[in-house]
Amino acid sequence: MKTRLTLIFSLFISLIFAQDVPLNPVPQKMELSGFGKAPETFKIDQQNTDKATQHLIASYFTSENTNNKGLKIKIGDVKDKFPKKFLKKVPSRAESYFIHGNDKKITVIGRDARGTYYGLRTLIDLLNAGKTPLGEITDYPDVTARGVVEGFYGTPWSFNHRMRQLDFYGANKLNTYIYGPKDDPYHSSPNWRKPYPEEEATQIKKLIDRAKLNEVDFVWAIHPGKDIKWNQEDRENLLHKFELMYDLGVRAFAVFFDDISGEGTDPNQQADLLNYLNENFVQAKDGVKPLILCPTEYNKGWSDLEGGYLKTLGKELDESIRIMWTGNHVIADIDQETMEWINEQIQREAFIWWNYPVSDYVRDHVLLGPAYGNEKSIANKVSGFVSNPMEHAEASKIAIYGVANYTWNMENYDPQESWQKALRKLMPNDHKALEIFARHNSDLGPNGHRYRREESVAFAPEAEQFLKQLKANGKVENLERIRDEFNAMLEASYVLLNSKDNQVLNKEIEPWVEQFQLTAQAGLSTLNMYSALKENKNEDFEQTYKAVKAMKSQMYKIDQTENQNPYQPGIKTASLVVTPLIDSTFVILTKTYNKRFERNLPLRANYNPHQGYTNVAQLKNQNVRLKNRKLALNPPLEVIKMEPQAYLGFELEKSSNIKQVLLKLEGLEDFSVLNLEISNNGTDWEEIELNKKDNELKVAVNKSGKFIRIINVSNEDVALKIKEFSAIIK
Ligand code: 14T
Repeated sequence: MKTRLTLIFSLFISLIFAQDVPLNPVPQKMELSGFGKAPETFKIDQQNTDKATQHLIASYFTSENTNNKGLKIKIGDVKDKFPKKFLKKVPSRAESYFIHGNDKKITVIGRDARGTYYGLRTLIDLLNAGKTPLGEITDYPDVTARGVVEGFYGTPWSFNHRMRQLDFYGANKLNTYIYGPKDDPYHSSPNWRKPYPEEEATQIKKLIDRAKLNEVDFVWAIHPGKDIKWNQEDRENLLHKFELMYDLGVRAFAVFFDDISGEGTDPNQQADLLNYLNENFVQAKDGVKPLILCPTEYNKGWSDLEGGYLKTLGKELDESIRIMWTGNHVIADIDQETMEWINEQIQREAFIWWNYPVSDYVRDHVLLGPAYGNEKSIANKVSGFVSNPMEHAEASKIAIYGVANYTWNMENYDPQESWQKALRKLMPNDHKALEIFARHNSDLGPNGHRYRREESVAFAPEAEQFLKQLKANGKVENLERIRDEFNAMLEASYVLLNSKDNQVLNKEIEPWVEQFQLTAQAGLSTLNMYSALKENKNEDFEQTYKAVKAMKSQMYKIDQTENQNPYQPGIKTASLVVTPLIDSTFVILTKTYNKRFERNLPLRANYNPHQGYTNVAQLKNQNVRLKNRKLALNPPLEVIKMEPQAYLGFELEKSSNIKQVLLKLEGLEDFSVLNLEISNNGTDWEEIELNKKDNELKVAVNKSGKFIRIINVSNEDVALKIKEFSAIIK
């Protein structure tokens, strides 16, 4: 009876503690009677440990806080001398550890070197919070390979950012960093064959060293598929490049075949090559980890079962080789069914490439919400789980922190709680301001992949009620709650802009915070419009109306000058709930005012009345943007497959003068398969003469039309990449 009670009691305690203890990831099992107060000095008894652990010990336990009378801490792994009863409790899984503590002595035992390191991490996190463990902590990761794949398009992370990331991974028990930035020329075609220039090589070496100190596998990825020749020469080119990277210290490799077309996509050739590398490199050299392959068909939506691509890989690839998978779509959350389907195809456990919080297809947004959506039951169905982040490295840590927690201890993962802890970690003093900002900056807006996130969750019902009542009878009951949120946003923006907590983060999010500040102000002023209207203060109403317009125009200016990438230029914030609320409120109030006082104030500041026009399913949700007179398709990253008679282009608000069309295409050898056409009704089309030689076309049109399109007039499928498709209209 007594033991039962103690058990229940200690379980109870461990549940409470899971929340207050500053540990990330949350340990699997904590059976503690409580915490002691961390003493001032320690006495370290270091057994068999590796360099990373020694480094961590030395960085925490200095001559300042160690002496012979201090609290004893004994650290080592299962090969060292420890009491049998403790050794028995170290889980027999890779990277696990066991901690026993009382007021006399703390023991940390790792299953292996990494386990020891993680045990020490846990202990130091507790000591940093002024606590010692009284009782036992038994811990191990659920997923073998956990971490990040730097695999996005856009500006690769800087050296300093990468160094910070690696430290962050070590601190959060992530063990994998896959280096594969799409825009590193020595990672992809045609330069993958060449060695890194000296300066880059030196930096990579430093990164590898830093990864080792954090118990992180630095996985170097190559992306040779765009121009690889399936011959001995290119095999040797690859081997040679691997050798060079090995000499820099790389001990884990990946080969990416994503985002390519043509010869490179052949699964038999891909498998042959990887098997060759496995045999002649991985097996032949010391200490190299299993190869990782990113397949061409890396998600279910793109997999052509009849073509047999995945089955071939599954059958041909050596069983040690891991295969990456993004899920049912390019951007997808992972569930049990996803895993069962793919694992069956490839006859092994897929290595998940989670495309979140990557924002390379919604670059005008920052994604700062919790990492949620993946099922908690997939732990033993994956061989790895890595997150593809944003080009904003520091801001990505919010999601990465969640991934660290999720992959370590899935059953106990609480996205919301983990998110809160991440915000505190990133901004210890100003986390509240960061939270207010982040809770309104998590959705992606409409996008080609149709991946969306929750945003402004607690505020959304208030916003809905407000609008409903405003529309119905103009009497709103929750005005104050709406105002409170706008005020909170406004204050948060000031706190953030002046915060000294994390300058690196500040630099990344600053334009978004500025936009957020204006949004909050515009929100408050629209509420002032409401009050003025209610009290029949016409002059006040018009003055406030003007102010909102001015704020909107300032926001427009930020949108047109900051973050001007060619894909989704600009700065969007609070785009799911708050901004639509403000815009609708502004329109409703102005309409009512106009009607009541026979005025004619314009309803909207700026909006794009034109649309995309296509019968290609892949592009149905692709946005178009208008800047000055130029209407442009936001170029998709992927290769577009156009069947015969497939078309894409624009539908203008009304027939207008089309001055010129600009087309930059890639991957098209023969331009005669395409026609450029315009139409006033969408039925009768007029062909516009093309200069069909170049990959870049500037066509003077000077005709009136409502529709503009390019259409595949051949009998074959056409695969191409759109770099730019735009029209100048009058
Ligand atoms: F290899 C992959 F698993 C993968 O996801 N590749 C890319 C990745 O680099 C990118 O960051 C991510 C988000 O945009 O999606 C993949 O990029 C694409 C997406 C496409 F729809 C590449 C080609 C596409 F057609």
